[in-house]
Amino acid sequence: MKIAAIGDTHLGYSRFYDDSFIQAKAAFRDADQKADLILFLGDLYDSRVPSIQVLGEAISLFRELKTPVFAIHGNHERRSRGLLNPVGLMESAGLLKHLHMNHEVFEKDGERVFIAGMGNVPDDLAGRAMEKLREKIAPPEDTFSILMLHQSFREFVYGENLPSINDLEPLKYSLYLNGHIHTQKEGREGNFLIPGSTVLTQLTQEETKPKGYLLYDTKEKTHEFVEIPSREFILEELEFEKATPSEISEKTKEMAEAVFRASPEAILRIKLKGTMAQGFRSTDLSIPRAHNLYIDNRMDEKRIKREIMKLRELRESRVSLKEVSEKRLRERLEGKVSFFDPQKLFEHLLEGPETGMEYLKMKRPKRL
Ligand SMILES: [Mn+2]
Repeated sequence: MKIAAIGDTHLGYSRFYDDSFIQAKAAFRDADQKADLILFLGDLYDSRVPSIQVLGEAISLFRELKTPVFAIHGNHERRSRGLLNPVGLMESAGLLKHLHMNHEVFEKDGERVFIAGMGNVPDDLAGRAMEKLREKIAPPEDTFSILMLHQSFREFVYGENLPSINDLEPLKYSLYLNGHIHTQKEGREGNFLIPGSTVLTQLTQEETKPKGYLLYDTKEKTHEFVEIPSREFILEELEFEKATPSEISEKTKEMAEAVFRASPEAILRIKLKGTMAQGFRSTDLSIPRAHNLYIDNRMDEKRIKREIMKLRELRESRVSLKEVSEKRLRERLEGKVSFFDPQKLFEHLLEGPETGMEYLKMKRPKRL
């Protein structure tokens, strides 16, 4: 059996609205031709409450498909308990099967595949949700089984207390398919697969790779990444030394023009690095604007970082200065006075000399 895994189409994504539809359609239509079953791994929509326009276009696409679709919702679609999310809405319309904490057996030409799903849950609840899933659904040992997820895992995403893909071991599925991560990845020796998103979202180095979906062969236990025609994304860097704002904007404009001449449809991000001429700051830059041009102003980053470090050190040294002064005052007064508490005097002095004097007057023995 051939199973397609598509994820993160983010229909209606405002930055690349048209691309979100064009590229999702390309993936679904291609999968419709090649697969017996389509599994959708969450974030079909970019919003938990998509507009009528976005819903309408998605519904038209799903109505075209001949291949059954099983889906989970992603973090972008998650709504409070008891509220219908847009993937659930698609199920209500009879366009797909929403498998959240649920399972289904799909059968074709005598071959059975067991499929379960867990829609996105917040990271801090992921471990508990997986435990619950394990108690609720047990994949049969004699059937090929797939679990659909839409979670962060520490092997791919930096974050504290994220689950590891090795935590999936006790769940005992033959294959894990995960959405949420927008670039194609795999782990657990090929039984944990991520197709990535079909639309550009993060503009990172990783996203310069082509977009697509996965086609899994349950007999061969192999998969291929099927590329879809997607908008080219180019990431460039310009480094300057003691440059003036006009030099920087001139060079940036030149580069953008050259790139767009060669690839008029591309999305271009230029990272600006280096130092600025004496007396100028990165905020003085006037950045050239163009459609599909994204400028990442990192000019003077080192100086800015240095200044932040200095401020931090200063703050820390202030704390230690306070500690040192307090200690010296205590040492100097030790055994010499008994009518006031040096620690308290110091704290009053910190508020100002008057407050310190007030404290002393109050504590002064009457006979003096
Ligand atoms: Mn996503």
